[in-house]
Amino acid sequence: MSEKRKVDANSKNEQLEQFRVDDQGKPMTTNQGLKVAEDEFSLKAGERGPTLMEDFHFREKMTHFDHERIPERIVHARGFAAHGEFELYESMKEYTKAGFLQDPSVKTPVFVRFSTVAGSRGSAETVRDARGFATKFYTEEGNYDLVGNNIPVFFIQDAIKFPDLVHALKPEPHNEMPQAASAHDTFWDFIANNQESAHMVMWAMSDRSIPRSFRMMEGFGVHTFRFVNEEGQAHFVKFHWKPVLGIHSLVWDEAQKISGKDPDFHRGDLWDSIENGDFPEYELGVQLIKEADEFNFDFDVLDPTKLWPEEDVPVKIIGKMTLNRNVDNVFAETEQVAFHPGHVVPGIDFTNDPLLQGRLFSYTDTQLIRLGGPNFHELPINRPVCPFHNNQRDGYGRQTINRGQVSYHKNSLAANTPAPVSEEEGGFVHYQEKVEGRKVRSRSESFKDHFSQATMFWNSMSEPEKNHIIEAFSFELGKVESKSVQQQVVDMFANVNLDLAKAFADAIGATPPQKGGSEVTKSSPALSQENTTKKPDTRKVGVIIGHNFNGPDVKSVLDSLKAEGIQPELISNKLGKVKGSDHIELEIDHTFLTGESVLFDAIYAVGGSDVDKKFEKDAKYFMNEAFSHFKPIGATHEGKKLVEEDMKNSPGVVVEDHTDSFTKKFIEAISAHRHWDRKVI
Ligand code: HDE
Repeated sequence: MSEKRKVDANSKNEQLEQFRVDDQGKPMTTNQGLKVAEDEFSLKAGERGPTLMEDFHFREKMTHFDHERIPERIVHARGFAAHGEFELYESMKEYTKAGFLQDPSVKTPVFVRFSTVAGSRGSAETVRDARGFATKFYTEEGNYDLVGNNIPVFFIQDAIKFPDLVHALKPEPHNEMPQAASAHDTFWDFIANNQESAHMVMWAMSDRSIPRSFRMMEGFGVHTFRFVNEEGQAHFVKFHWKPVLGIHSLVWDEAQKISGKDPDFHRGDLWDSIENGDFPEYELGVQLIKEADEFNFDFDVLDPTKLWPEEDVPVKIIGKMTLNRNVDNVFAETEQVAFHPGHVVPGIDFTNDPLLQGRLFSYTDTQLIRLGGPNFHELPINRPVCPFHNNQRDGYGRQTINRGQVSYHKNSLAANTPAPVSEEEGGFVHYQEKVEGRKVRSRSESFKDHFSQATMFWNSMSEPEKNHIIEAFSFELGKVESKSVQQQVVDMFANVNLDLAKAFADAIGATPPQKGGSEVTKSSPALSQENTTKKPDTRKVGVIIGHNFNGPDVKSVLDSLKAEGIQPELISNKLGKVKGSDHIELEIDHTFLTGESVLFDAIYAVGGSDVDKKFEKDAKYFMNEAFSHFKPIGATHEGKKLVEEDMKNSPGVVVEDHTDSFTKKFIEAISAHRHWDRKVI
C-alpha cells in the first residue's frame, strides 16, 4: 500500500516542470486552444460601428483580465520568495523522528517567502517593520512549514488580540494613512494599552526592523514547538535561522530614502544575488529544553513575548538552507504559496502557546478567501512532493481527477481505503500531553512580566544601537498627534529603562517619566548586531569615476575587490565608457541620476582629471550622504579631491594612493559594514 517517494533537492523543481509553459514563439490561441487571427481589433459592425456580443475572443480576454487580482494577504502582503534546499549537518534522531531531520545525506527542497507585515502589496520594502521569514520544506512525509519572523518574540500573548493589533497597525480606517508604517496614533495607542507588547516594540524600534537585506537577517519560529522522538519523548524547541553573512541593518534616514529611490530594494537584492550565483545561506539552529525543565526558567516557555537567551539555552546548529533558484512567475509561486504553522510532520508538534493555538485556525481560513476555495493545496507551489490521498472532494477549481466509486471512510467497496496508518507506518499521532483545566478566559500569572526581557534587550545593545532605538522612538512618537498617547508610551517605557524613556520624552516634548526604571541587569550579548559575523562578500560599492583616471591602479583595485566577492558598480555623469590611462576603458553602470549613495554599501571615489564642476558637486553629494550613513568610503588619485577635509581622518574613510595598502584597508572597512564611531553632525 505504501507509495513512498524518495525526495531529493530537485524533487519540487521536477514536479513544477509539468506545469511550466513557454509561450514564446507559439501561435496565439484562446483558452480553448482555438488559434486567433487578430488580437488588436475587437469585432465590430462596420469599422466605426459597435462591438459585437459574439466576439468571444474579446470577451474571454477581458473577462480573464477583470479577474486577475486576488485579495492580498491581510498581513505580510508585500513579499518575495525563492526556491532552495535544506541539508542537515547531523541526525536529530535523538530529539525528533521528523524524516527530513534524520539523514544528513538527504537534501530537502524548500520554498522561502520573505515579507514586510504592515504594508500593502505595492508598498516600499525598507520600511520599519518586522519581516516574515516563512519556509516550506517539501519532505517525504508531507509539507512542513516553519512560518516565522525576523524578530523572536511577538506583540501579543493571545491570538484573540491579533485582529485588534492589526487594525491598530494598518493605515487608519478614516483616511487610510499612513501606508506601511507604525508611526501613527492607533498603533501607539494599542501599544500603551496592551503592555505585553513592550519586548517586541523594543525589537521593532531597533535596527532589526530595517534590515540591509533579506540575506542578512535572522529568522525565528517564535513559538515554542515540540520535538518528539521515536520513543515518544518530547523536548520543547525553538527554531532559528542564522544568516551566514551575519545580521546587518540600514540606518533610518537611508531606509526612508531607499523607499523612494528603490521601493523594490530587498527583492532586487535577493533576485540579483541568486542570479549572480551568490546564493543566500542560513543555518538552522534549535534551542532545546527538556520537558522536565519546563518550570526552571524565569519566564514561561509558552509565552510568545519571551525568548530563551542563547547564553542560557545554546543554539545548536543542525543544518543549512541555500536559496539557489528564483521563481519563474511571481503570482503563480510567491503569491499563491499558502503557509500554515499547522503543516507539521511526525516528530514536530505544537505546544499550548495561546498565540500558536490561534494561528493554527487562522491560516487555512485566510487561504480560503485569498485563494478562492478549499483546493489551494493543489496549486503547483503548494503540492506536497509525496503522494496524498483522502476522501476530500470537489470545490472550486478542483484539479485532481479522483477515480473510483468510493469517497468515504469507512467503506468495504474499496477495501476500506484510503486508510489511516499506524504511527509506525508514518501516521501522525498528536503528542499525548495530559491536559486538565477549567474553561477560563484569563491570562496565566506566569505571563504577566512584560518588561524584564524588554530591559534585557536594551541592556544587550551597544551604544550606537541604543541611540538608534532612542531615535526610532523619537521619530515614531514624533508622528503621533495625541499628546495623551505620547505620554502613555513614555510612561510605559519608563518600566523598561528610565534613560530611554527620558530621552525620547525630551525629543517629543512629553513630560519626562517621574517614576519607573528597572532592576534587571541581565544582558544577552547574542542580541547585539555588534557581535555578528562581518564579511565583505556581496557588498555593493559605488565607484565614482570620470575621464582620465589612473587606468592600471584603478583596475587593480577593482579586481581585488571582486576577488573578495565585493561588487563594484561604476557611476559617472553619463552612461557609456570612461577612458583611463594605458588605454583602459570601463563601462559605466549608473549615472548620478540613476544611482544614489543609499543604494550602495560603500563608495570608492576615483574621479578623473577631466571632470567638470557639476561632476564634482554631484560626486560630493554622493560622498557626503554615504558618510552621514556611516558607510565605508575610499578615495584614491583624483578622487581624493571629492572627500571633504573634515571627513578625511574619520573611521572607515580610507584615502591613499598606494594601491595594495588602500585595497587592504578599504576591504577591512567594507567588512565592518558601518562605522558608528564616526562623528556625524
Ligand atoms: Fe501570521 N498570518 N498570524 N504570524 N504570518 C499570516 O496568513 C496570524 C504571527 C507570519 O509569506 C496570514 O497566509 C495570526 C506570528 C508570516 O505567506 C494570517 C497571528 C508570526 C506570514 C496570519 C499571527 C507570524 C503570516 C495572512 C496571531 C511569526 C506570511 C496571510 C495569533 C512566528 C506568510 C496568510 C507568507 C501570515 C495570521 C501571528 C508569521 C492572516 C492570527 C507570531 C511570515 O493567516
